[in-house]
Amino acid sequence: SQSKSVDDPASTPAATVTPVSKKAKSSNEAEMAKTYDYLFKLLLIGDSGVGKTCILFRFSEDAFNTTFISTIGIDFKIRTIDLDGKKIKLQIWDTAGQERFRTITTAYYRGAMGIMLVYDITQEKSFENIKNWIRNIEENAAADVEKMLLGNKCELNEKRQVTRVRGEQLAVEYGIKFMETSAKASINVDDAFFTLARDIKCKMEKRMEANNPPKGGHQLKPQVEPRKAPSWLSKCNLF
Ligand SMILES: Nc1nc2c(ncn2[C@@H]2O[C@H](COP(=O)(O)OP(=O)(O)OP(=O)(O)O)[C@@H](O)[C@H]2O)c(=O)[nH]1
Ligand SMILES: [Mg+2]
Repeated sequence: SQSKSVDDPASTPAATVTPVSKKAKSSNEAEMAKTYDYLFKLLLIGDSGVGKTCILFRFSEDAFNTTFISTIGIDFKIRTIDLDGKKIKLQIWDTAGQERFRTITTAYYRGAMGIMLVYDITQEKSFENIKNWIRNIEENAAADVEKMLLGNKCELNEKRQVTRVRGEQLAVEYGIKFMETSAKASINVDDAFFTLARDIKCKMEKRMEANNPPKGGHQLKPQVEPRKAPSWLSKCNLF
């Protein structure tokens, strides 16, 4: 289920629907036979050591590793999920938390449709830094990017430095969703990604509806010819 390739962040569109074409230009045969309806690009950010890579490893392989191998630059994994009868391919970018990779990782914000902000409930500092990660998002990501706050390592209750309530309050302050997770004990990891994906899908479908209002019986006749659907829409295999 894993596929890896180099992706140029500059070529990834801002948080928009990624058109899925059956004739997509791709050298990869598997890519040509599209097995999904939507492609969502997600991003994991947060201090080094909070468990971003482990969360993604749990989500993509349902496994866990206790050795800490700090991410160098950026990496990604793929998992396709089913949401209300639609196949959603999640391309999840895992960023390095270390400061020295900030230039590289920041380049990936722009293409993200959803961002997971992760802290470690046993590290107060990683929680305090969430406000700085939020600022990074505000400065570099699309204005309408979906965000979610995760307090990871929640099975380590005896080492806890950040109460669940503080996590909840911070999320309310930013108007985003919050969950405590454990990559190790496999708590809420699937739930978190499914929630973020569902929020993106809902927002996207609302936007598509607004662009294509259903034809009712009592609508006023348009004065001008209705605009043609954008080319990417006609290419989309949903229509
Ligand atoms: N107890 C516990 N340990 C965890 C959990 N998630 C991750 N860890 C451990 O925390 C350490 C750091 O995890 P990583 O996933 O590599 O952290 P990261 O956020 O990717 O760090 P960078 O790549 O440097 O940004 C590793 O030793 C993991 O085993 C968890 O849910 N519970
Ligand atoms: Mg990592």
